[in-house]
Amino acid sequence: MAGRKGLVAITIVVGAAIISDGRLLAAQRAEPPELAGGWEFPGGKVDPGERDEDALVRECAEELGVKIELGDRVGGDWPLALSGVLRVWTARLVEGEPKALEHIALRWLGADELYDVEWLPGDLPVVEAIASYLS
Ligand code: 9L3
Ligand code: MG
Repeated sequence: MAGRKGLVAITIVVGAAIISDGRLLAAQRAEPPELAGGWEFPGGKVDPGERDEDALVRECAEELGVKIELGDRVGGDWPLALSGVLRVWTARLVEGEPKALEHIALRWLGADELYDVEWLPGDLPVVEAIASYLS
């Protein structure tokens, strides 16, 4: 895991705030057991040498079967447990309808429904930052 002495690997995770018709796509995680059932911005780990933005487009294709186009970066590095950070972009669908290929369920949340799901602790503060994009 950690490499040479004194260096700590930071895991970069990217997430997409996919917005369509004024609603935000939330995805319910299927794994690992300690996160299963929690809701997140779809996305995942950036591969070594991969651009963050490319990783996010790739992850949404893999997880949701859609092509997305990224918009704004939302905030900076949002802390995740276990030495990780979450980087979030707004996104819009350019091809396909999201399917829960790797998640338990998907939900489109309107501005008044943003907190109707149990967001993962790391994602929750980002939701507040997204609210302004839905009005
Ligand atoms: N994670 C947290 N919030 C998110 C995403 C996409 C991921 N919005 C956390 C869950 C995992 C780790 O980051 O611990 C890696 O995510 P993935 O590659 O398993 O999706
Ligand atoms: Mg993922």
